[in-house]
Amino acid sequence: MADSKDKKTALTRRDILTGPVKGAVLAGAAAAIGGGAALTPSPAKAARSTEVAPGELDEYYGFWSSGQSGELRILGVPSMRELMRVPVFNRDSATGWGITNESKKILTEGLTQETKEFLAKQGRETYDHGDLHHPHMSFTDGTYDGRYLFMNDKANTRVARVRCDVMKPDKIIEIPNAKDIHGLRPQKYPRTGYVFANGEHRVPLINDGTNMDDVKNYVSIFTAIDGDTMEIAWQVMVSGNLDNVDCDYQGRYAMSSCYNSEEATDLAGMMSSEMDHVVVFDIARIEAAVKAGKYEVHNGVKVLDGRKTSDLGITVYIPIPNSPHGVNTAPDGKYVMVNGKLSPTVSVIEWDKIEAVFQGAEPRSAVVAEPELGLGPLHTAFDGKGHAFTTLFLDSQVVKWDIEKAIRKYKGEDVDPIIEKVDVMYQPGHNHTSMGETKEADGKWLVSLNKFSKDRFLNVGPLKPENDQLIDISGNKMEVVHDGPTFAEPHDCIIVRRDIVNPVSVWDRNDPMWAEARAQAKADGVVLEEGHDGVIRDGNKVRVYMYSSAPTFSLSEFRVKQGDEVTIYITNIDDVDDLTHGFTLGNHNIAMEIAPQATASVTFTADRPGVHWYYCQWFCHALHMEMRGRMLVEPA
Ligand code: K7E
Ligand code: CUA
Repeated sequence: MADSKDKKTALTRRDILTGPVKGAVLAGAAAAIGGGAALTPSPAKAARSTEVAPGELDEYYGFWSSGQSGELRILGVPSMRELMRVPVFNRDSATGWGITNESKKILTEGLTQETKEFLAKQGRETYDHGDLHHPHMSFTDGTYDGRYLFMNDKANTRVARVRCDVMKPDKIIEIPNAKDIHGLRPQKYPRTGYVFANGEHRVPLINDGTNMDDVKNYVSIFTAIDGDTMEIAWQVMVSGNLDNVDCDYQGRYAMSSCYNSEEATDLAGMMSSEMDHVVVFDIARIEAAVKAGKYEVHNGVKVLDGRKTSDLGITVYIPIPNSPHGVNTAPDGKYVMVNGKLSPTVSVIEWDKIEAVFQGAEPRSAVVAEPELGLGPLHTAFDGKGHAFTTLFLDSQVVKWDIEKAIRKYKGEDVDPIIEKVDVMYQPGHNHTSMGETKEADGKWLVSLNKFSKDRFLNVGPLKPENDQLIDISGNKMEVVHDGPTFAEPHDCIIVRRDIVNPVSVWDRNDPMWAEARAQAKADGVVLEEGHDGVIRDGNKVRVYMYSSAPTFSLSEFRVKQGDEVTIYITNIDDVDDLTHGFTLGNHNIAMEIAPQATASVTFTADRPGVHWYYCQWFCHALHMEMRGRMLVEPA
């Protein structure tokens, strides 16, 4: 109650950054930076506009994760307009993701046998939710190639692939042996290739309840997935809890940060040591070990021993201060940044110094800088011009620093690598620059994904949105130019030049998404693409085929018997950009999207005698309200 009044009288950080004192504060900051920092007045006005006028298109696609919402989001950058939500691990009322047979197939077929049995006992076919942290695009030769997006589900240990041509998932796999997939990155070179996925939490490798107290022998599991087939290529057992991962531009290594090198199961134990580590995976050495048969098979997957105690020689461990978090390879291909989280430092590791470590050199010899940047460094992004931008969670700032200067300072020179700090509201986690995780980093925009918004927006109750801020990094000074409220909880995003992403507007009639529907229709003598319809009875199974063409369903009614297992197949024969229809069957828990030229199907038991209307729920035509029909269920 008192709070909003108080805010009017007290000077808040918000007042400082938006009010009349701003100029003075910024001028002071510029003076503090010194070294001829530009004295441009009113940088907010000077900054590049984020405004993209009505009808104009953004320069970049932004692919945002949504954390515990379980979906992928597509934004336009720099407008930060949300363009689409792509359900992945969640259920979706608008598109029928998790309701249609096509989506259920993708959501269920990649689950482990043990999970299928577990869920069946709960009366479920798949998990209902997910925790999507890290969306990343497939690479060819060190840059995005527009084929796929890959993403993790920490909550239920899954990895999904989204096709960029239609922006729908086509594969979702559960990772056996591992627990709770967190960090995920695709191989950058020569191509993706592998998708690397970190199993964060340590459990016994054979996790059957017989060895639960043997904490020392818990392992975390690093997984390499074949990005083309979405099959697991191999796994490596690791010491410590795997957190984030990135890889190099040479195709030789992947590197994961690990907290809890103590291998404790409680907070005090996890924090007891000053140093944790990163673990480096040598891809060629692992492939050679696989060839030589140096693995065990668990749940159908080849598992190699890459723990500290192993003599396989496929991993090295480099000590890093206190619970490192983000791992980010610089676009120059030379360095990788490991963000200290509980340490105020970022450790800069030179990829070229790692082979020596494999050959016995002191592991810390690969560390070439360790600048102290501020409190709570979590993730680092790049402009491709030798600068790095690190989020400081505790300081609520983004710090811009000079990579070469940090290296010179580490060698003993008296230079300050820090160029500038900018306040972000509040508590940033990931940040990301335009094309920043590719060799084509262009240094135009930086997004800071802030975990708290507090007073930045109209109050919507105790649960507040996050705040994604856009920062113009094209000039000498960083400038926050946009606040973007988002719902729970974008952990990470990528910003991709729009010429790389080329989705279709109308589906291909022969798309694999509904291959099963097509095969069933063919067996029933129905040619979906020719707009056939009809009702086929096959014992107590009834298959209803109809097509949609604005503003009608080809069947205005169909009749079934109570207890029938009914499958409805709808083909949208409209061939027009943006002419999506829907099918909602009242009081049956059924709704689905049918985009132009697509087929969608749903199966249910008709167990409610009487008249039930189905209708199109995607507004498609002046007669959209009239686009409906009756399902007549005869009592048994
Ligand atoms: Cu939130 Cu990438 Cu899951 Cu850091 S992680 S913040
Ligand atoms: Cu078809 Cu609304």
